[in-house]
Amino acid sequence: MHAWPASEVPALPGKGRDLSIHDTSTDGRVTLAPGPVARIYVCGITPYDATHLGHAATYNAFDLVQRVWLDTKRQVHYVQNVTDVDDPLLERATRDGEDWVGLAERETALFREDMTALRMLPPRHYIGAVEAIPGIVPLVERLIEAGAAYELDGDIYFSVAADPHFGEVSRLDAEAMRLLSAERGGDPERPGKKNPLDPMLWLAARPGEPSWDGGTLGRGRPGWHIECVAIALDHLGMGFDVQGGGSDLAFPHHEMGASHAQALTGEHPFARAYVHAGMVGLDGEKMSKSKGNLVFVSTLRREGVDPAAIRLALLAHHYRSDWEWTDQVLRDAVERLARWRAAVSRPDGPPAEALVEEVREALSDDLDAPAALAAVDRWAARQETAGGTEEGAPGVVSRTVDALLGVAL
Ligand code: 5CA
Ligand code: ZN
Repeated sequence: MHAWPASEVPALPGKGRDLSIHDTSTDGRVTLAPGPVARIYVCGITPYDATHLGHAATYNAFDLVQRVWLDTKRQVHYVQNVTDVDDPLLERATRDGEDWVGLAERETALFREDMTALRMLPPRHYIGAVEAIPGIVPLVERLIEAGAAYELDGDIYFSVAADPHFGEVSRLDAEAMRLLSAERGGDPERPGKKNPLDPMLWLAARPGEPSWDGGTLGRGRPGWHIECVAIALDHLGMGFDVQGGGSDLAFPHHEMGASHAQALTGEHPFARAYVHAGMVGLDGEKMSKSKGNLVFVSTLRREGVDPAAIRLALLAHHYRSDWEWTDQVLRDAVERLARWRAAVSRPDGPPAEALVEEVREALSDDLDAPAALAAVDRWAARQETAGGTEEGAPGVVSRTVDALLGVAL
């Protein structure tokens, strides 16, 4: 499917820095050293209740990854999926008496609009689960042939025992895995499975639900994890640089995805770093579709909030922390945006070269956006109190904020 248009990324003076980022699988830092082409897969939305501020915060984190790499003059191959068929989407369509295809299309269109307004750089490949089905079927067939998958009443399960590295992404103990599996789309209680954690690769057609021709698998639809694996392997191959998503995807989604891919290829790792963004909450609870405590980007836009202020509100929080959306967070961002815009609206100002380096340093240090904002705040404060004589400095600052933070002043 088509993605959304890219805003231009200005080139900056000096040299970009390599990204050091926290990797869930080692619970430590890795300094990524991609070649001329950096490769990243970010899990996309399941298209209903999009785009809430939790989604926006997670995509903001991975947009920064892209921007740091672009600043090092690398190309970025960025792939994102849309889970346009899955249980939660079908359940929502049924609840609302709506056609699931129409729901998915409308919500994906809204997501594109929100991403465009927020100046998130688009993926090169934006792929729906439905369009990936012809690529998924042969992978499941191969897993069966390799003894890494088995049938249970017509459904096909992946055997986690097939991957010697299973468990290394999330590093959770068996009990924690079991609880999370039940909470996040798995079925550990189903009798007859080899291991209660084994996830579904292919669901045999159920009455009243959409299904596709699965060749030797029979009619059905794909499981969730194999969807992302098929798309990532097709467009990026093994050993890509970053697998990204919110922290609720570490287990089971990214754990199972890595195991599927490793069992399929015999290679390790699937991704060099597994990067997870914290959860955004509202009124003390994680913002989630199931709880319904959502604030939408599109609602704020309709109310006249500048998308640049929304983006600054996201950037004010470190991507790994869990944080709460409040009216005050937005008010602070609106105020900061006004201050920055006033500061760059003069022909000269305090020297900008050091600021460019400070923003680069902050972002290369595990995407420390709050530190980057603080650096720009200091420059703007100097401009306000003492002014400066460097001609063109405000323009450099403006381009830095645009290129590295995605905020157009
Ligand atoms: N389609 C799958 C991924 S393949 C999915 O998880 N879709 S989603 O619509 O539920 O979430 C999309 C992304 O937003 C995921 O990376 C998820 O971790 C992230 N996300 C969901 N809720 C929040 C939240 N409250 N705060 C931060 N990120 C969130
Ligand atoms: Zn995914």
